[in-house]
Amino acid sequence: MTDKAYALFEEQQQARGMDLNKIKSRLKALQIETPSWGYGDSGTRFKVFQKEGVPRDPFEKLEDAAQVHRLTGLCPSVAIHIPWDHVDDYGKLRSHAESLNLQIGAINPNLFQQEDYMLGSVTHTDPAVRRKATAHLLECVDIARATGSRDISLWFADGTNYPGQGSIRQRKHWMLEALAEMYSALSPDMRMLIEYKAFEPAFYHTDIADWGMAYNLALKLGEQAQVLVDTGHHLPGANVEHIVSYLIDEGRLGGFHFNSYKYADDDLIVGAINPYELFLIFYQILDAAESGEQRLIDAVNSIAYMIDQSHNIEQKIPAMIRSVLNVQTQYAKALLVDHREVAEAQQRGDVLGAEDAVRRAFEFDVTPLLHAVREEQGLPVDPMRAYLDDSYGQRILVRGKGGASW
Ligand code: PSV
Ligand code: MN
Ligand code: MN
Repeated sequence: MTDKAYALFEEQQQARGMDLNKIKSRLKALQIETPSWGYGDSGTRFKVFQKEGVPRDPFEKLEDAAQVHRLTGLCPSVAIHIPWDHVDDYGKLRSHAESLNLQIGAINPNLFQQEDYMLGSVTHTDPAVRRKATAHLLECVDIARATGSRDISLWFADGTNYPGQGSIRQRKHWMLEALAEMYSALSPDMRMLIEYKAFEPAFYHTDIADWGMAYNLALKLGEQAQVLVDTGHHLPGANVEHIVSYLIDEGRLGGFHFNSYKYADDDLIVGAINPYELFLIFYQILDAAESGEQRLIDAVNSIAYMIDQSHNIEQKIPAMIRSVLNVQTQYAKALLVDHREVAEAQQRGDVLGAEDAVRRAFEFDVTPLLHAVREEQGLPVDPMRAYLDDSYGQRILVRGKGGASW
């Protein structure tokens, strides 16, 4: 059945001139980092529901992440969050990851959960609070060295709730000051990824509210500073794929935090709400990769794809499997765009032809392609089914309730 479906798919795509070997090798190279916090208990400000079998410590979070990688072949690294994932010996955490065929990925500092930070962390009016916050950023650089991580992802809850609450300009300067101190502590192969968010938890102004502010900081800091696009952090109606394309062209797209939202950032499963947006993001990335320009190819190759979700009511491991499979599916569809056909339509001013050439790729069923790729990689053709049929989900129930949480 699979063979027949793939034969038909192959025939259909070869007739369009698609190079299936190239498409397959790109699919096999896709890597998506999963976040340690997506395996623990997390939720909304209304309630954190406790699930049975949730990891009790960072070591067990890695063990769950290893299952996702084992079944999908897509997730060789795991982002950690400090101090949620604090351990006395980060070398030991790194070795544990390696023993599970994983690597520790991006380090995420936490500057939003202490009383001291109520009015800001690196932008607080009190120099002692700013120092404490900057010291934590420097600590995270040291942790990245110990874990062998290239990236440090920076998200700040800093902002204000009311007009006049803080000096927006002064806070802008303090933000740059802290980031500059951290930047100078980076090793040459490290990157700082600057995340932005339109609002929440601050509801009047956020110190890094959009990609332009993050980009401006990155430009001032240097080439190791890059912008992190969290797909859930935009105001409704934002054209995220435009932002993506712009940042790639500027050589400043460091990576993604993938998730979905319907009304505002809620860390829902990526691809669950607007798969076409995700497809169009990949279309822009692949358009740059296909340009033949080395600087764009390099920019695309250094993009870190990461999931950033807080599963609230879902079972954690299956939710993560669903998430990475959704990303893989939209990537596969975007690989079916015929860029030459689009370019020719653009050249002729054929608006409908160009739109059709892009959308048609989205409308193909890529299931036979993904099954064939997984078979070639020795992976289960249906990783979700394989997880549900496996005993791992049952075995971890001995951990009981009340595992690691926010
Ligand atoms: C808060 O919005 C947030 O979801 C940001 O996206 C961060 O990346 C994440 O938490 C982890 O700190
Ligand atoms: Mn994020
Ligand atoms: Mn977020």
